[in-house]
Amino acid sequence: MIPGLRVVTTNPGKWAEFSSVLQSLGVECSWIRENVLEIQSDDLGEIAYHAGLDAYRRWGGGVMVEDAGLYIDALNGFPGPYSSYIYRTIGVGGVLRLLAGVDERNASFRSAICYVDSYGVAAVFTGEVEGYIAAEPRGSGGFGFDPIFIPREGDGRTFAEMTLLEKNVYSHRVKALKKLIAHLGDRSLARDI
Ligand code: ITT
Repeated sequence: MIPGLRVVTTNPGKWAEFSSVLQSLGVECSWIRENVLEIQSDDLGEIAYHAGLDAYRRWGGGVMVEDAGLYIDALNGFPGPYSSYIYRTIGVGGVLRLLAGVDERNASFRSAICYVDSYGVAAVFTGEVEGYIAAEPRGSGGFGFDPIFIPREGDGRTFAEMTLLEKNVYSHRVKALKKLIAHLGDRSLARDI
């Protein structure tokens, strides 16, 4: 049995994606809609790790947090760990303006999830999806930069043109979450032996 998870995020879009996968796997989950410590670093995993320890200090074991970002090749990986700030300041339109006239549109979304167990042991799991930045925003689903991100392995639609379940097939977030689930599954199997 995988223990219940408490997901700490202020972002309702992230919670919707996490909870849809966890519920489909029969894993109990609940939402803690609070901010956690966000250190300054170029490394999503390091940001998530410190956020996870902060969440553990405040709410105890069985918590998970995520740090995620959009990495645009032509901008040397910008906005990356600064994605949340860039979304709130210049937004989707501002990012498209930075890429005006730029043919190289390769980009990726990355996710780092930190899970902290009841002993205070933290583990980080990462996921990535490669794709392209669209010429203009399309679609009304999802959140954040979804209207301008086209996954490479998709059918040309942006994430915002997909249903939540379709986005889950490709998503960086779900790839990281599946690694966490495998880790938790292995541990409870090991305990049963
Ligand atoms: P929490 O820290 O409270 O979880 P947040 O939205 O601030 O919420 P992040 O610090 O991880 O989360 O910021 C990631 C930003 O990157 C997010 O606000 C979006 O703008 C963008 N982003 C990450 N994953 C995304 C996705 O699946 N779709 C669209 N945009 C995404």
